Amino acid sequence: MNPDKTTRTSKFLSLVLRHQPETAHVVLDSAGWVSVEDLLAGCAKANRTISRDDLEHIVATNAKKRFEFSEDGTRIRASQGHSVSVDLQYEAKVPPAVLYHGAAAQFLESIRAEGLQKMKRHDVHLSEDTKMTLEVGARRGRPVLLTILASEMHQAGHSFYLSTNNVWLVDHVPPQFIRFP
Ligand code: HQG
Repeated sequence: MNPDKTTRTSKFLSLVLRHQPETAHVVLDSAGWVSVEDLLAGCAKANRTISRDDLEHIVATNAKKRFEFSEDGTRIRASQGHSVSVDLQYEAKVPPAVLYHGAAAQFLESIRAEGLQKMKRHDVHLSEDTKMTLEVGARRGRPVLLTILASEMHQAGHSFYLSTNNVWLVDHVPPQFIRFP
């Protein structure tokens, strides 16, 4: 598969496995899984034919490891990033002392007032990787690195979950746990 097709197919899979499964005529189970066979058949029906080999290539090489196979390889899901209702069944975990969020400058006033909200997604996404975090912020404007006092927040009773692809997920970050540059 050429790199263009890999990117296009990966974006289509994000759409299907996170946001609009009906686009590929599939239904996700409560934990976000769909059978690989049904997914490939559904993609073909939607005129986006993908081979099993292509799918394996995308899962293995995707830079952010967005997708995962079940242990027996018969099912696939997105590891995080959903807007559809799913329970990914990650166990709550103790976070590191600080985590980061890449925001865009024009939203800082609102973030100072109400903290970080999950907006259209299931969770607020936090990371240990400052470089990647700044790239995320830069999608929407001038990127600003916010430091999240994760340990303090955890001690105050907030639950943290770590996705298979190393994204920390929380429900909300109140403003008192955010340090602005
Ligand atoms: C902002 C990428 C105003 C927040 C990345 C963000 C990530 C507020 C946007 C994943 C706000 C939501 C998620 C408030 C939060 N007022 N703006 N109170 N609270 N925001 O895309 O974290 O490529 O849902 O700063 O790697 O940007 O999709 O979240 O700008 O993991 O795999 O509201 O997307 O991964 O945007 O990015 P998003 P995000 P993928």
